[in-house]
Amino acid sequence: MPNFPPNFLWGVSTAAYQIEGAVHEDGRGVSIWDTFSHTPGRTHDGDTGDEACDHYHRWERDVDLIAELGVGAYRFSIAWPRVQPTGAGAVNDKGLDFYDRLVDALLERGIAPVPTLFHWDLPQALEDAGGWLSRDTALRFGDYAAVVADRLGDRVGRWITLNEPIVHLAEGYAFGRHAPGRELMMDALPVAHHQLLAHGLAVRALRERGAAEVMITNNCTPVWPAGDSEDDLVAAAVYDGFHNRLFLDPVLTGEYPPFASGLADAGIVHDGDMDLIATPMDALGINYYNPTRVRAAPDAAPLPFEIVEIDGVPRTAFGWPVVPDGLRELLVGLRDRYAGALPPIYVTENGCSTVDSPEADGRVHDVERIDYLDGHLRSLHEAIVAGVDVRGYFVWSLLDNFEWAEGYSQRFGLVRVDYDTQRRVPKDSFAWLRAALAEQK
Ligand code: IFM
Repeated sequence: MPNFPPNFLWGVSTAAYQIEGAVHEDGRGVSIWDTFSHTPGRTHDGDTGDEACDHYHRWERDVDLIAELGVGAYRFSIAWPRVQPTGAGAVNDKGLDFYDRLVDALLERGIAPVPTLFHWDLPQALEDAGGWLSRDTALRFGDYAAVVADRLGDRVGRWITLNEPIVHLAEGYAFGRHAPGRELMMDALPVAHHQLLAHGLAVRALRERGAAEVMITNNCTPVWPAGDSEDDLVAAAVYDGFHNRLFLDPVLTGEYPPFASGLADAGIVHDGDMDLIATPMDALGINYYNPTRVRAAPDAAPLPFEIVEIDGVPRTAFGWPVVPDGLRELLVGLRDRYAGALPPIYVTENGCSTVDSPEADGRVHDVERIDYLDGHLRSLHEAIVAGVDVRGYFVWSLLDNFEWAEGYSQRFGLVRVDYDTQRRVPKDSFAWLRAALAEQK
């Protein structure tokens, strides 16, 4: 692996509902993912996050694993329903205590905690009141951010407000494949504005409490037109607007991309909102998995674009195309598009699911993951050499975990989790990454 700049931050990422389990413990409220995963037919094999990796009880062992890996940072998410069971008002101290202990344990081992305040597990009570279609959810999020920062802000310097709001909007509110399972198609657009408003309010709350570095994490993809017809070029531009620009333009430029400008006419955007949303951030989190090839859809189709396969490249167990150079292309493209408005970048997620076949001794030779990480890190290094200001890289994920609608069928971890015994087995990719990091000068 090439040498990265001094002080480059290496980390691993997880999210609360995907690993914690203990959904009924210590006063945690119900989240939309509890409801969704317990609804028949919603997840692979009816899997739920009820137990997941049991991280709520095994967190010390998991922190030891992070230390053994030799990374300097751990990105985890805070479960809003643990902190405020109904998403508003009364604070559940026991929920905050959990993250308090986690932060202390990380710091004792020299690992910087990087909490994400929202990784899709909205309190069900807020969803019942309209969820992200309601402006009030954004205001509640600002309050919640303040509560968490009041408790952890003396030890946490780097914060992420939202994780992949485009995925939450698209999968949760437009197509219904994720919680809360709404199928509103383009009528889901107000969800974008309310998540962005929530981000702005959280940036302000965190800053007022002394946060050193605040960012949003967006899922981004290079968009490739399937052909060079005018229709395909337009379809690619529309998809780029939806997937990439909807959550980047407002935070970096204070404006929506053209296709979403109707939000203002619809009365969703209030005076002052765009200024709040565009409050300068200290950094930007980017999650990269693969590029997307797009062509024009037939006239009567519900959406103006269609996603088509990328041929001739390897695929992950999920079927996602493996295109390491897409990471360089994405980062250079963002730098060119946003120029002086782009803050330093952290790649806050990158990784792949593999079909793991443990040996008799439990060892997992996940060669595909090693190749994936090696290729993407080389590509990332090229982006840095090309002048993109990237400050860190986080692998998704530390542990195999609950992969949302796919349940436990997709394994993304550097560490295998045996869900029957909760035994953790570091895979070959864990040893590879540890050795590669040890060689960094
Ligand atoms: O597991 C997810 C994560 O929660 C958000 N980013 C993508 C990952 C893989 O699908």
